[in-house]
Amino acid sequence: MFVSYEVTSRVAVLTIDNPPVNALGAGVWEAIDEAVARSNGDPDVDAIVLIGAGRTFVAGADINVFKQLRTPDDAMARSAGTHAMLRRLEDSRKPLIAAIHGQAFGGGLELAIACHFRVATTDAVVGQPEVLLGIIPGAGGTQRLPRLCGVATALQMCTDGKPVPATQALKAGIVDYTTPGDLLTRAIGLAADKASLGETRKAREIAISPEMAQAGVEACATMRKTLATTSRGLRAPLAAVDAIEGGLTRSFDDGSVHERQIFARCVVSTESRALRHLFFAEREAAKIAGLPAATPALDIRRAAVVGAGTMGGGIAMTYASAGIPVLLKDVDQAALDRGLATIRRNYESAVAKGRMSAESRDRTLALISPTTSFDGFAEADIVVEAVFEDLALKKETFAALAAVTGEQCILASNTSTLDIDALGTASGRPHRVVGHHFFSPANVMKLLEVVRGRETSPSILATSVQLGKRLGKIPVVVGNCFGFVANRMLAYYMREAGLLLEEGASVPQIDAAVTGFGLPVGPFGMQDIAGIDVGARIRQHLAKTGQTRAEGPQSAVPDRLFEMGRYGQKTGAGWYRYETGSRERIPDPLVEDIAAGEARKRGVTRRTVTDDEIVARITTALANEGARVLEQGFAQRASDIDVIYCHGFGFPRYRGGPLFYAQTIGLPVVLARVREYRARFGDYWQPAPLLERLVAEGRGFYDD
Ligand code: T1G
Repeated sequence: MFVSYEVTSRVAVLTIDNPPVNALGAGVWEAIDEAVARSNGDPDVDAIVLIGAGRTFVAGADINVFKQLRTPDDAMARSAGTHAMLRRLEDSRKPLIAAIHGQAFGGGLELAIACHFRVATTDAVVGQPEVLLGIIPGAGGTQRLPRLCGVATALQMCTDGKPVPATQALKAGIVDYTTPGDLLTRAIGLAADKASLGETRKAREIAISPEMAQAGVEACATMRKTLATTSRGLRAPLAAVDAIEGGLTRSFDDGSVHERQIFARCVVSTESRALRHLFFAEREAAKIAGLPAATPALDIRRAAVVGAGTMGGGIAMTYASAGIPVLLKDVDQAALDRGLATIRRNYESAVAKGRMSAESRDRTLALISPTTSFDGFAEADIVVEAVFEDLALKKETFAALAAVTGEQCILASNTSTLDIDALGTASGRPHRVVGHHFFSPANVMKLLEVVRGRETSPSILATSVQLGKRLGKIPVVVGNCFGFVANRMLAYYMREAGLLLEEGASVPQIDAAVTGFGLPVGPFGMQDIAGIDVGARIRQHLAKTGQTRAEGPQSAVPDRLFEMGRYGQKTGAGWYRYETGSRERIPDPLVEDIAAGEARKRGVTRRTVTDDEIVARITTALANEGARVLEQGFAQRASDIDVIYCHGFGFPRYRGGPLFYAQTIGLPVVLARVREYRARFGDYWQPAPLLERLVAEGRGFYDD
C-alpha cells in the first residue's frame, strides 16, 4: 500500500510509503489521488496532511518509468493524467498540507506546491533537479513555482537543479512554515488551524501581473545568456527557460500544455537517456559484485599520506576537508614546505571564491599534520602512498610502511598504473593493500578508482567504497592491470591523438574537435596540465620490458618534447607555449614541425584530417578498449567505465560516457569503424571479441 490513511484530531494523515525515497512510480500518484478524495469525502475529517514515510518526503517521479516513454506522444499521454491529478489535489475542499522532511525534489516538490500549504523541517531541502536528468519539471513545476517564488528564483532552481534549504525556501515563499521539531505534530496543528479558518490556497490561481510577466521575460533572456556559457552543451536548462517563459504569457492551463510538450521532447532525447543512465550508473558503481552488502567496513578515524607533491597534497586536503585528521609526510622539510604552501594556496583561493569561510579553512588546515618522520603512523587507520610513479620506490615505501603501521592499517597506493599485487607482496600483508587512484587535482576531481588486488580482503574493499563516499568521491572498484581502467583506456585515446597529429591534423585542431565533442579539454591541453614528463617516464619504464601502453605505432612527438624539457604548463611549454603566469594555450608551429618530422621518419603521408575523423577515431579507440577491459573483467560493469570517464576526464555527461555513446551511434557502426581502421592503419586495430559478439547477437553493453 503506497499511501496509508489515518485520522488524528479530525485531520487525515496520508503517509506516502514507497522506499527508499518515496519515488512517484506507477500506482503511487493514483494512491495519493484516492486518499485525498477519500479525505474530502470523510465526515470525520476537516483537513489533510500529506507526509512521507522513512527518510524523506518524495525524491521525485520514479526515473525508471521514463524508459517506457518511447515517443513524445507517450509522454504527453502520461503527463495528462499527472496534471489532472494535481489539479484535483489543488481543488481539495479541505485544507491540504504538505509536510516535508528530507527532500522534496522534482515531482515531489511539484506535488507539494499543488497542496495548499507547506511546512518543512528546518534541515529539509527542496529542488527541481530534472535538468540533471536532461528533462524539465513536467508536473506543473514551471507554472506553479514562478507564481509562488517569482520568476528569477524559479529560473535558478529549474536551470541549475540545485537543492534549496528549507530556510531559504521559506524566504522565497516556496514553503510557508518551517519547524525544528516534530514535523507531523506541527503539520496537524497547521491543518486544524487552516480548517478552522476554512482556508485553502491554489498556487495556480496566483495571478501573474503584466509587470511581473515583463520582468520575467527579461529574466529569461538574461538566463539564456548565462546558460550560453555555463550549460556546457546541456539542452535541458534552456528548455526549462522556454517552459517558464511560456507560462508568463499564457493562461495556467495553456502554460501547462506548453510545459508538457517541452518535457515530452526532452524525455525521449539522447541527452536525457544518457543522463538517466549515469544517474543509476553512479549508484550502481558503489556496489561491489560478489560482495555481500553486509560486509563490514572499518572505521577510519586517522589517516596518513606519504608524499607531499601535487597528488599527495590534494589527497591530504581531501581527508582534512572530510574532517579526518591526516599526517602528511615527505622526505625532507623543503619538499614538505612546498606541499604545504600549495595546500594553503588552494584553501586561500577557496576562501577568496567564497567556497569556504576563513574559520573552516583554519579548522581544516589544523587537521593536516606535516612530518618528515613516521611518528604517529602506528595510530593511522589508513595510509595513502603518493610518491613518485616508480615501482621500486613504491615497493620500498610499502615495505617501510608495513613496519611502522598497525596490523589493522589499510595500505593504499595512489599509483595510476603500477601493479598493486607487487606492492602487496612488498608490504607482506597483501590482504590489506588496495589501490586508491585519485585524479588530479585530487581535492577537486570526484573519481576514485579503487583497485582490487589479488588478495585485497572484502572488508578493505567495502571500507574503500564507504570511505570514498565520505571523502565526497565517486568510488569505482576496478581490477589490477596496467593503468587499471581509466589510464589503460586513455593510452588508446592518446595513441590516436598522436597518430592523427602525424597524419596531418594540428594540435589546436585535435583539441578543438575533442572540446567541440564536449570534453572540457583536449588530449594535448590535458597532457600539458598533467605533465608530459609523467607519460614519458611511464613509457620509459615500460620500454625496459619492451612494452607500450597501447598496441601499434606510437607518435614519438611527446618523447621529443620531453627531451627538450617541454613538460607543459609547469615548464612554460609543452604541446603549447604559455606566457609566464598565464594558462592560455598558445599554438606553437615548432610542434607541428616536429610532428611532420616524425611522420617522415615513419613514412606517413600527411593529409587533410577532418574533425569528424578525429572524434570517430578517438571515441572508437575508447569504446573498443573499453569492451576489452570489460570482457577481461577489469571493470565490473559497462556503466562503471562510463562513470570513470565522465568523472575522471570530463567525458560529456549528456553523451553518457564512452560505452553509452558507442551504443548511441550503434555498436555495428563502431565495429565497422574498427574494421575500417584495421584495413587502413594496421592489425593493431583488433576488434574486441566482446564487441564482435554483441554485434553478432544484436545485444548491447548493458544487456544482462
Ligand atoms: N526514481 C527512482 N529511483 C530513485 C529515485 C527516483 N527519483 N531517486 C533515488 N532513487 C533510488 C536510487 O537509484 C537508489 O537505488 C536509492 O533510490 C537511493 O538513492 C515529474 C519528471 C533523493 C538525494 O532527480 O537525487 O520528478 O541504488 O543512493 O544518496 O517533474 O537519490 O539503492 O537501488 O541516491 O541518499 C527528479 C533523484 C526525478 C532526485 C537521495 N528527482 N534522487 O540520495 O540515496 S524526475 C531527482 C536523488 C521528476 C517531475 C520529474 C537522490 C536523493 P539503489 P541514493 P541518497
